[in-house]
Amino acid sequence: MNIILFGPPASGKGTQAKVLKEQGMKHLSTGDMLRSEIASGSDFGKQINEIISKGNLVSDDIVNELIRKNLSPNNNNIFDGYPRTIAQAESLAILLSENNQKIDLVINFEIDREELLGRIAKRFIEQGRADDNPESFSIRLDEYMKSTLPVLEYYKEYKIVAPVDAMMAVETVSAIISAHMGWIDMA
Ligand code: B4P
Repeated sequence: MNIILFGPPASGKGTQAKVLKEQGMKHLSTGDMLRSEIASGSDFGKQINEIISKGNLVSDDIVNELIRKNLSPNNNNIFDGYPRTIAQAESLAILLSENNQKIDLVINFEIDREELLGRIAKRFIEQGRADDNPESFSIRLDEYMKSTLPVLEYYKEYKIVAPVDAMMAVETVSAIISAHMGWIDMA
């Protein structure tokens, strides 16, 4: 099964992806891949850092290529933070079809802005991630509304979107995702 974890920044996608990874799925986080390029200190990483720390999206070509290089052929991918634009969603559909795969389920993390601001303020204090400062985070949320939310409409056409109340505790969110996956398995 291929799953997309979809939602605004800091809604908890990465947290849930780690739970699914422990169950044997392949975790594909474009955010983690980009941060690891930054950590390598390469010139490319420095260019990426300029974009991310301001809260902007990196180019579709860069993240599409990262996904192409890391996709598991075994139909067990968790896409975390990808696709974030319609162009990325279209690229992913082509890539999966070349591998005789498709997206089976899109989990939509529903959460309000106040909760996001609280989580990000906490993470900024704990981890000091440059893109978690209040100015960059506000740009990230605007970018989500403008470029990423239309991707949800794209997947709704395929009737594969399932909601989760991402305001609940981590374990509760995991249980709901697990139930959605069970229903897909039975279908
Ligand atoms: P990401 O790395 O994807 O964003 P994130 O903010 O880490 O979101 P996530 O939803 O995973 O939050 P988390 O679980 O950590 O992207 C970073 C940047 O990379 C983007 O802004 C962009 O510039 C670039 N980028 C990445 N992908 C791209 C793409 N496809 N195209 C273009 N650019 C791209 O949770 C947040 C916090 O909440 C944590 O501290 C966690 O402990 C806490 N939390 C989680 N679940 C909780 C719960 N249920 N209750 C309470 N707290 C919870």
